[in-house]
Amino acid sequence: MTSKDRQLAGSRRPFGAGALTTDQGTPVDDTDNSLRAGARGPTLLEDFHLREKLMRFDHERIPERVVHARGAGAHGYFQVYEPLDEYTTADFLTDPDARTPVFARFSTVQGSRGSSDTARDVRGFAVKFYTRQGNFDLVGNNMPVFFIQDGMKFPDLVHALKPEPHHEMPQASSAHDAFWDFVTLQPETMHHVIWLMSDRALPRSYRMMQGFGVHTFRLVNGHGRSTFVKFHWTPVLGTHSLVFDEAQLISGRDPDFNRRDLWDAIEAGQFPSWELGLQLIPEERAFELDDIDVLDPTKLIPEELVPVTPVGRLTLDRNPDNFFAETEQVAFCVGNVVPGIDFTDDPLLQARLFSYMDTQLTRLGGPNFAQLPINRPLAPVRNHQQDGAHQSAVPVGRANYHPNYLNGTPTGGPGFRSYPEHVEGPKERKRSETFAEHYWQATLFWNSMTSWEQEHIIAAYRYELGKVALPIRVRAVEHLNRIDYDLAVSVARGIGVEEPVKSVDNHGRSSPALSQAHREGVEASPRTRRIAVLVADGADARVLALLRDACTAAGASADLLAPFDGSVTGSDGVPVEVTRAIATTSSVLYDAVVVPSAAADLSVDGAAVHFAAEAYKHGKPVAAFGSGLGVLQRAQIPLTTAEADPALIVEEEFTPEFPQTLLTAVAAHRNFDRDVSAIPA
Ligand code: HDE
Repeated sequence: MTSKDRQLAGSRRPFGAGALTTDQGTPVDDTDNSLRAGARGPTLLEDFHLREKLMRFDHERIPERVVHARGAGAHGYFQVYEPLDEYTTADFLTDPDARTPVFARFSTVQGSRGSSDTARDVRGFAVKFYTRQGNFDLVGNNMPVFFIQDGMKFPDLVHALKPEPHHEMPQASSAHDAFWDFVTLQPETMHHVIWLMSDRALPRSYRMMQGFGVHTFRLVNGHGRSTFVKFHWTPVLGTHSLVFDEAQLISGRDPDFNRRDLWDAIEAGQFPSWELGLQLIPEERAFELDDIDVLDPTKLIPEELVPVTPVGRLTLDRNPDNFFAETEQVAFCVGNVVPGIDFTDDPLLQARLFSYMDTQLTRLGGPNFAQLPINRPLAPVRNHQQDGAHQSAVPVGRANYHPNYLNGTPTGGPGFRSYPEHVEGPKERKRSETFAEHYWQATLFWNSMTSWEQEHIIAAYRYELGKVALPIRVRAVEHLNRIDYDLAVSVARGIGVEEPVKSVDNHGRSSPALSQAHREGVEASPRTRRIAVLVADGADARVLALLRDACTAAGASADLLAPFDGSVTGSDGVPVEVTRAIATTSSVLYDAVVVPSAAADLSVDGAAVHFAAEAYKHGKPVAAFGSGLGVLQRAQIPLTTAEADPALIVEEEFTPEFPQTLLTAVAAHRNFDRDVSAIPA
């Protein structure tokens, strides 16, 4: 239990037994019938219980976040490995014994609160650290760059991305005219757009995505020396994605897919964890970085130029007690920093410093949002701010001003002091020339992808652009031609646009760390993966038990799915309980599928065959033995390719090695090198 948990405990009001009361604490004897003049007569205005109940209901909603409306949160803690005094005075980064409580919220950007988790979208990755020196909010995304360079363009970007204003469509999708119209007229977006078209926009799990602070921040040490810093979160379980077709199907099958996954993992004690890494750049080196301006948020700093130093670990170990009170009301403000962490002149960051505090006024209804339990710092709050809607503290004393001698004046101590950066310049609305190049890093990203990642990117561009007006498609292809000619040609072919003439040569540089196939330093593990076992009457219960035990021992889980819920009859005549009927679930909700041998022929069950075909199509491990092979054959899975496909496991019969071979394939996530174009799923 962290100190924040203890603080929150004071705000808990359990549901449960005991006398039902009004908000005033008055006991209520009947909450099912309103007060009427006669059983069939009119309802009386004097019914204070009815009025209060409806009034409270009528006002349950607050405005959803204007972006990042849909999310999931969790409590946890952060601990730094070694003191970072050399760089910062921030207490939580200098004391390895400090377990700093945190609340993290992950989100999609485009969709409304009720939309689906698996839309192609950027994901928010926001962490509030309740440090002993006040709250520090690291409000990042799962992609290291942003669409625009200046906060002035944010309303334009978001208007274009969100559903179009006349009919409020499409929901949770960038595949529409307005978005592509805007981005093709604003070339600085091109780098982030290619990330959005990549698998990064489809995380398999919030627990399996990276996070980035995006902007360059500043760390300041005890001697007042400043170091530029970029924040990175690296998931211990590796970075993994869905494929787009799967993500779209999940939107229907389980729109809460990512939220549920986070919740279930924490409930099961499989606490998600990320390593915090820093790219540290001495100020004097800032201009030696391949012409990258560290103040430009559309650029990343390749890890090959400045390595990411691991400095600490974040662990999420407790689900919220109440979604609204915590996940909905948490107010992240980019301006919440602590001594030792400071801002830079990145114009996007500067605009955010205003926006996050401002938006809470509308969303949370007034200036006292920092008093809400989830937002309250652990550090004592002492100042003369007062009044306003929803003041929930009772300030005591006469002197509500500074300085005073009546109550005693809060003293200025070794508190936050802005880094005394020297600035001068004419007032002007102007972009720096060092921000002018927009394609080089998009090319770098493209070059760093494996061939399957490139295929997914091409398919995503084709899908999105295939839904927009022809002149916008043409413009998009012109931009792609400046990123990579082959990319532009492949996309053009898919969307009925004339192939462009080559305009620039690809610079040929790459940054291996940008690929999700780059797994250096990440332990491949099947932990928390979900395996579907399709069972039928006559399955060998002993074999099923061996398989399930092996999965559980490896930290994965195996569900037994059958044509009907209840049980199947094992080969020994004893019923084997199934987890659920195939009809109530789908292959897209699992990481792998196994079809064991059984007396009953599952290959005549279309749902089972489709299940296997679809899993195979999505690159998942597919395994079968004995009569289970018949299901794979009916699914038109080319069994002869098994030798070259580590994720296609076919055996004549169950062997003791079978579970381990399966789990190794699950740990590797997918085999996206398969040719699945002919699979009818
Ligand atoms: Fe945000 N952003 N943003 N953003 N953002 C919000 O704040 C904004 C940007 C990010 O789980 C809003 O409380 C502006 C970059 C996350 O509660 C709002 C600009 C990055 C979240 C807002 C940006 C982000 C938000 C909406 C350009 C990645 C969800 C509700 C100048 C580094 C936080 C709210 C949560 C939320 C404004 C750009 C990440 C309106 C003006 C870049 C993760 O204040």
